[in-house]
Amino acid sequence: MSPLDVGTHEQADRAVAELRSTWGAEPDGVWTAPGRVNLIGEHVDYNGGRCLPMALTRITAAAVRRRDDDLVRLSSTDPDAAPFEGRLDDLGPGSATGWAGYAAGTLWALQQAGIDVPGMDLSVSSDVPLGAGLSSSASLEAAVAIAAAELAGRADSVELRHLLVQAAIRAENEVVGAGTGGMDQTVALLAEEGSALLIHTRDFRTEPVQLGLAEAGLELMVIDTRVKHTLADGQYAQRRADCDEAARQLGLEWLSDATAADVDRLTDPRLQARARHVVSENERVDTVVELVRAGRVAEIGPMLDASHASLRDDYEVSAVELDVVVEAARSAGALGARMVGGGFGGSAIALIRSTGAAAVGEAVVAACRERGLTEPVTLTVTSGPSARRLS
Ligand code: GAF
Repeated sequence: MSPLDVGTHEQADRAVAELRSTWGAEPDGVWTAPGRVNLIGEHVDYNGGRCLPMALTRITAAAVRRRDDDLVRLSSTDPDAAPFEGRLDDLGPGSATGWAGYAAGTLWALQQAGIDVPGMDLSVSSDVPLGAGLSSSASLEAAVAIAAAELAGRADSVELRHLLVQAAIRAENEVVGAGTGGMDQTVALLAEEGSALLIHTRDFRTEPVQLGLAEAGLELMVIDTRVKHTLADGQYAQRRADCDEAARQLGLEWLSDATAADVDRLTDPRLQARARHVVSENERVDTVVELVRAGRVAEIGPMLDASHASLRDDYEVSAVELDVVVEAARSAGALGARMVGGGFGGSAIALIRSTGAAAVGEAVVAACRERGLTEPVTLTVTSGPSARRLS
C-alpha cells in the first residue's frame, strides 16, 4: 500500500464509521476528492486568467448510503461540524450554514443542473487542513458531487466532471456566499496524478503539465502558517470588486486581457496595482509552464518569488506570517517560495532540493518563534489523483 493509500483509507474508514454511528447506515460506496496547492497563478481565476494547481494526496472521503425518500442527512467526523438534516427540495441558498452549506449546496446545485439527486445519508472525514489555503472546501464539494452523480446513475466522463465543477462553484458562490473563482473545484475534479493542471479559467479548459520534480532532485514543501483565513469575509470580495472595476474602466470583459499599457492608463493607484498583479501573474504562469515543459523546473524559483512580491505589494493579500516563512525558506536554500491560495494566512509553498527539507523546515519554525508568531507546520507534497470512487 502506498503512503497515499494509507491516508486515504484511514479517512475512508473514519467516514464509514461516522456513517454507521450517526446515521446507523451501511455505505453504498465511498468517494474521495483532494485538496490542492497552487504552484502559480493566484487570484487570476475570477479574472479569466491561467493557473497551475495540483491535487494533493490529502483528501476528503464521503461515505454515502442512498435513501428511498427525499431526506438528506449529513455529518462529519470534525467535532465542530454539526449534523444537518433537510429535504431535497430545500437545500438551496439560506438552508444549510457552516460546513453543511458546501455539501448541501452542492446537492442543490446538481439538482439545478438537471441531475436527479436521490435522498441520502452522507458522512465525511478529511485530512485536508481547514483554513490552511489548501482548499478543504472544494475537496468536500467535489467528493459530494462525484458521489451524488453516481448515485443518480450518471456515468463518469470528462463532460460530467465539468458539469460537477460548475455545480460546486455555484454552491460556493450562491449557498455559502463566497464569491470564489473555479480553480479549486476544477483541480479537485479534473487533476491527473503526477501532474499539475494548467487551467484556462475563461472556459475551464485544462491541460496536465508533468512537473518532473523528483527527476530534478526537487520537492515542493507546503508551509502551513496555522493562521486561519476565511474566504467568505470581505477582503476576497473586495479584491474581486477591484478587478471588476478595473476591467470596467478599461472596457474589458476580463482583466486578464489587459496589456501593460492598459494598466498604465488606470488612474486609481489601487486599481492599477490590482491590475498589475493580474497581468504579471498570468505572464509568470506562462513562463513557468514553458520552463517546466522544457525540463527546466529547477529554474522556476524566481517566478515564485516574484508572485509572492506581487501578491504582497500589489494585491495586498499576504500576512506577516506568510512573509516571514517565505523569506526564511529562501534564506535556508529554497529555490523560490510564495504564499498560496486566497491569502491573509493559510499556507506558503517552497521549491526545495530534496536534501534541503530539514533545513528549510527548521528555518521557518525558528523564524516564526523568534518573532513570537504561531509556529508553522511543514509537509512535502506530491501530486495526487482527482475525485474518484474508492470502494
Ligand atoms: C481561493 C479561491 F477559492 C480560488 O478560487 C482562488 O481565487 C484563490 O483563492 C486565489 O487564487 O482559493
